[in-house]
Amino acid sequence: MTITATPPDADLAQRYAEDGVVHLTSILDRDEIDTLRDAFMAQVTSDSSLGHDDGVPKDDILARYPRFIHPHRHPELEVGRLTRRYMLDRRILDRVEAMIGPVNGAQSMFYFKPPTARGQAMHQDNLFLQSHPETCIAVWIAIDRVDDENGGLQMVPRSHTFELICPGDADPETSFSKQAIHLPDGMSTEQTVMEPGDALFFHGSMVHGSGPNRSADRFRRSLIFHYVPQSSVEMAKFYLPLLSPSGEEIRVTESTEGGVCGDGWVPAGPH
Ligand SMILES: O=C(O)CCC(=O)C(=O)O
Repeated sequence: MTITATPPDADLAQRYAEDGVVHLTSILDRDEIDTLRDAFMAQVTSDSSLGHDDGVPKDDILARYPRFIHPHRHPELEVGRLTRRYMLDRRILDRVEAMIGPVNGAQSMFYFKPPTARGQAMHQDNLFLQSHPETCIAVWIAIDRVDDENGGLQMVPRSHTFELICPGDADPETSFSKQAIHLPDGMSTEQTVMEPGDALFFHGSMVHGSGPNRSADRFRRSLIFHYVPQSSVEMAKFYLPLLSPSGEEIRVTESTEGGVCGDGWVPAGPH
């Protein structure tokens, strides 16, 4: 399987059900992408305290450019207002709803991934979000051109049909995140290539991750949203409250952590 761009007139529900990942081009316009990029760069260079503490050493480039988690919860900041607006943007929600029906927003993230930064080891999102009984969906929007060299997303084709797998340790040379799914024999990853404004929509069981940014001078920035079906009644506490399409805060039952890794297992941070 090759993750090729999906034609705009494709049956999104069918494509998503079959492949678990849908690549749509030009979801956002270039001027919107420029605005997002400039706002997040201004924020991280003036004050990076919105960044998540992934426990990287002080001299790691990711200490200067930490990933932002839940920026939509910061209406006092330009990046917060922009993120919330796009999280509820109809161009995105309409596509998500065409694939899985009505949803609520669960998470926003912005990754800077400057040159030399490590990637994020292979994982499945719903191990962390714990959305039940229906899984989550990710919308991963490229802010820069992304490919193999600057650490674009890699996917295991059709792994959305897998059960959740309990991860082991990640390789700290290539991944800032500490846990990784070790791929069973015979399974390989596929590299995605995207232009600024393109989006990947993918299933909560899809095994995905990214390698280091090996480029000399190309950031690999991305704006990421996670949504959960309105029919899901349980969710990990970290993602509550959810955000409805009309902007209301929604609370569902907190999941009990552990899941496939057993009771007492706690994820080493958000995914
Ligand atoms: O952007 C990356 O490198 C990883 C992001 C990711 O795993 C996700 O959005 O779930």
